[in-house]
Order: sequence, then structure tokens, then C-alpha cells
Amino acid sequence: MYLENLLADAHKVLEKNWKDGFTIPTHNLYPFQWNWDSGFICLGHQYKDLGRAIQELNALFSGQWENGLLPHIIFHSENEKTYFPNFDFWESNVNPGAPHRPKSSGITQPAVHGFILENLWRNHPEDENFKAFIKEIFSKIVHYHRFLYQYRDPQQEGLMCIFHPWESGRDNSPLWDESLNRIHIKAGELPHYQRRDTSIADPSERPTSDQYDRYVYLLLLGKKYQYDGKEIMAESPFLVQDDMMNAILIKSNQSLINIGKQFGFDVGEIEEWQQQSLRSFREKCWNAELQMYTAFDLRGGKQICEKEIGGLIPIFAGIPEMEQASLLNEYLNNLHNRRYYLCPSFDVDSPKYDSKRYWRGPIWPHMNWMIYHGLEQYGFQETANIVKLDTLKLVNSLGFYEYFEPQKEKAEQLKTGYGGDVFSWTASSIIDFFHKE
Ligand code: 9WN
Repeated sequence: MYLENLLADAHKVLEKNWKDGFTIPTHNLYPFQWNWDSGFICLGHQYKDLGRAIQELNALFSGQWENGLLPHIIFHSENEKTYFPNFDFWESNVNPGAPHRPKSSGITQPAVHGFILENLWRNHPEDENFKAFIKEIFSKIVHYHRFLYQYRDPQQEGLMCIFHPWESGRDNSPLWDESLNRIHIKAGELPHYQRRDTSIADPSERPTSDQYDRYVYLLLLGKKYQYDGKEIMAESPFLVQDDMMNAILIKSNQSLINIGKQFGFDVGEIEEWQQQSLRSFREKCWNAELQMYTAFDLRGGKQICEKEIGGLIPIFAGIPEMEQASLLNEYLNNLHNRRYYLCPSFDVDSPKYDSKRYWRGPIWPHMNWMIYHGLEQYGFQETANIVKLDTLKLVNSLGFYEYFEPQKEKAEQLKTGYGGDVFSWTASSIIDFFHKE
């Protein structure tokens, strides 16, 4: 059923996006190095050239700040003009611990690097270069996790929070609507800025201009306090303990513990974080009525009660009891029976669902990669296989796009996916799926 060339084409995507030391997500739309993209991109590089995966992570961590922050964008080039906000708008050097070069943003993204490192190591257990690399990078990843627990856990619960939707990696998810609506921007309050994304991608597949104003507002709030000041936690109208980011942090903690024990590193501190994080996550993020995990709005003091793709990721981190995992599995099966490709990024029955607008409905291949592995771990192999097959089918028929239409009837009428084309983590997810067959 699959194009014989799919795997070869996926490698070509990574080759095209390789920039002498790191990989961009896609040309034009995202011309720099992105944090969690790079993690997933390593999955693809490892089969052709493990050295590239090492370079990718080294390039990413060259942008790490003294306080441990691993920024969401690393601007290795200061000449690219197709992205807003660029390095000169972020001004990362307002923080004295930010490297002078490479310039970076001042916020972060999901902490995928621990589990990515474990994945690469398990696939190449005897590689001496890789072992040496683990010895170098391990403490940098731990330092990053320490940043999240020190600077982003104001109630000391073991749950990190974000103050900007971009940090979640799911920028315009309906999860953030209520928090963003707390922001009232007065005329003239924001500096003039020009979006670049909407002249490259179809504006109907991107966030709205009202949302963008709020993204800029929160960026400026962070900058006012050097991006790590305590005032951010005190003043930000947007303060959310995201279920997906915390699940990913828990998954990566576990990977660091596994690696550390094998290599004889001290993992006591990580084990303490992990115990508290697991306990708090289970208490605070499960919603029995929705039968799904939810993010917690710290500013509003309540769960964000929506069925959203982040609520499925705890299965990847081994967080649910079997009963809860079965409910997540049922949720997906039900969508499959209703002729949706898996896994839509938002509740298809909600009025906020929009099948083509970015994180408000479309399917994202790297999310499917995590959900596939989670389902498999809990023994839901049939559903896992559907997730994998749907991803392969969509990419095979619509191309290496950023995101995809979930409704089968509608997808069959389309010639392409949505958002950026020749997309790196789409290619990497496909490559890794092929290697696990
Ligand atoms: C802002 C690069 C990134 C991904 C995010 C995705 C999108 C950026 C943007 O692209 O966000 O970080 O400008 O829209 O939402 O998950 O890391 O692929």
C-alpha cells in the first residue's frame, strides 16, 4: 500500500533541512533550530548517521542559558529575515546568563531530550562515541530539568508551568483561549510588528492576529523580567501547568534515571523530582468526568476541561493506571469508528474544533509517534497500529506536511496536508515508524 519511496523521501527531507550542524523544521516558515523539533529530528538521523543526531543536540544545547533554560528557538543565523519574532525582538541578552551567541528566544518547549537520548542509546548500545556523548550531555539535560523545577514551579508541587502558549508547542490550542482572553491590550500598548508566517502559510491554517498580539504581549512581559524573574510567575495572566509538558518531563526524568543508573551517575535528585511529580500529576491532572487528563490553569485555579491531544500523552509516560489507560484507548477507538484518522489534536465534538487550524484539530505526526508508543506499552497494539497506519497513509498520500486533516471524507478530497511542507519531524516520525516494523 505504501509508496516504496516513502522512507527514501523521508531521508531526503532531513537531508534538505540539514544546515551544517543542525536541522531546521522547514524552509521559510521556520528557518532556525527549534527545541523539541530537534529532539524528534534525532530519531530520524540516527538510522543514517548517528553523528548528526549528536551534532543536532550539541547545537541545541550550545544555546542553553546559565540558569539551565533551554530556549525554544536557537538563532544560529542572524541573517534570516523570514521569521517573526526574530532574535532582535527577543533580545535574549537582557538576561546576563544567556550566551552572547547563539542568540535565542527567552522561553522553552517540551523537555523531550531525556527520552530521546534513551531512545538513541537503546538503539546503539555499543557505540563508543555515543557513550562519550551521553557523559557530556547528561548533566546539561539535568540542569535543564532543574531550571523547570526551580523557576517554573511556584507552588513547589513538582509540576512545571508555562507563561506563554509557544512553550507548550501547541500554540493556538483552545486550551489557552480563556487565559489569553484575560489579556486586554490597550491601543498603542504593543510596538508595531509584522507577522511573517501568514505570508508563507495559508492564514486560515495559522493563529489569528488577536492571538498573535497576545503572544507578543506575553513575550514582552517575560523580557521585562529577564525571562526568568520571579515577577513573571506573580504577574503573568497566563500561567498553566500543561499536562503534556509535565508528562514529557516525567518521561524524560525516567529516561535520565535509567541512563544514569547504567552509567553510574548520581540520580538521587532526579528520583526526588520524579516521585513528587508523579504524585502531583496523578492527583491534579486526571478528570474523571472527561475521562482524560487535563492541564491546570494556575492563574484561574482550575483544570482546563477540554479533550485535547495533550491529555493522551501521559500514556507515553506510563502515568495512568490500567483503567485510565483503557479509557484513553476507548476514546481513540471511538474516533476511529467514526471515520476520523487518529489522532485529532482537539475534541471533534467541540464548537472550538477547527480541522485545519493548526492545534485546534489537525493531526500532528510526532504526537502520533508518542501516542503509538504509549498505547503499545499498555498492550493496546491494535489501536497503536491504527495510529501508525493512519500517519503513514496521510503522509504517503498528502506529503511531508506539518499537520493533517482528521476527517477521512475531507482528507480524501485534498491533495496536500496543512501548514509547512518538507517538514522535518514529520519525516523523522515516518523513518522511526519504518524501523520499528
Ligand atoms: C512557534 C517549529 C514550531 C513547533 C511548534 C509549532 C510551531 C512556532 C510558530 O512551529 O510554533 O514556536 O511560529 O508557529 O506550534 O510546536 O515547535 O516546528
